[in-house]
Amino acid sequence: MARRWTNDLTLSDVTPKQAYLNRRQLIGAAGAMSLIGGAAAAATDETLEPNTFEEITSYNNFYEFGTGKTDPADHAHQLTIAPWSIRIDGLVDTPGDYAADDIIAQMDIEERIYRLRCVEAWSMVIPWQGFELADLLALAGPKPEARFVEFQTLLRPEEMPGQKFPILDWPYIEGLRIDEAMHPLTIMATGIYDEPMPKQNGAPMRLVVPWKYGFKSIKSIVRITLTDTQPRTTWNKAAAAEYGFYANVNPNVSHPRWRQDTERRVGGGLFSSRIDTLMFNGYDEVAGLYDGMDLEQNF
Ligand SMILES: Nc1nc2c(c(=O)[nH]1)N[C@H]1C(S)=C(S)[C@@H](COP(=O)(O)O)O[C@H]1N2
Ligand SMILES: [Mo]
Repeated sequence: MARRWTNDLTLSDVTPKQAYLNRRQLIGAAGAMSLIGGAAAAATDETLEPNTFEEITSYNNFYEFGTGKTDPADHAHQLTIAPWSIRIDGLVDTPGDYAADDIIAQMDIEERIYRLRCVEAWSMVIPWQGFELADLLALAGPKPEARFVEFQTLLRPEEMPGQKFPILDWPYIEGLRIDEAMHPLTIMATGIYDEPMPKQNGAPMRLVVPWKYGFKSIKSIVRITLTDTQPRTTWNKAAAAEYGFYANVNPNVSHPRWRQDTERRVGGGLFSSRIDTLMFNGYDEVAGLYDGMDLEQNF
């Protein structure tokens, strides 16, 4: 039962499967078509063209492996990901350790092509495989009092060299309001380009919340806790004035170091100029979650 959403594209909408390895060529072709087709076509092509597997797996943020963009690709091979389980606890009917393989076997794996907008003002388009977080939470049965969901990454300094340094308060923690967590755009991603999730991208399973800055999309999750209080999240603890709990992509709220009204699409090919950043990263269907909230105060 594959569900499709207006705002995401399947890979087959964008490109034939055999062309994965010919991305460069394809970008070239799209560029040429855009030159003929005019500005509208150029903007569309630029927005929808997925990044290459190489780009998605070689330019990463995963501070557990170091702060450089190539550190995750260089070091994440050290991480052992089997066996892997996720503890789901807190305000749920059936708390426990859920084996990653069992979870994946029970889920309806779909493809979602989403834009990923990092707070550092770069972006990519990534063809994820995954399932809706709501379906995983349903396995554990959230109690009516659950108002927030807290996520935790693995703590294992022997395999994650960045965790030997106090760069952040380890383990990495993120959180969502329960309605954000239940929204159909919110997924647990298990792969990219039909490959199992690369370690540098958060194997075996990571959150993807496409309307929020990338740091909300926590990698290599080992624990999910349903709570009635707003989680204390890692980046918010590190610098509350810079990284809010909500962290919705918002071109009207700038960051002290990065302007947020435009972004650089990684590997932009022929059209590598900055592109406009859209409210909610273009996922307008989530706007109703924030009715009545001042999103400049609650950044
Ligand atoms: N555990 C953990 N999750 C993390 C991060 C991290 O450092 N540690 N970085 C975040 C940031 S800042 C971004 S932009 C995205 C990057 O995801 P990608 O490397 O798969 O593109 O992962 C997010 N998830
Ligand atoms: Mo980020």
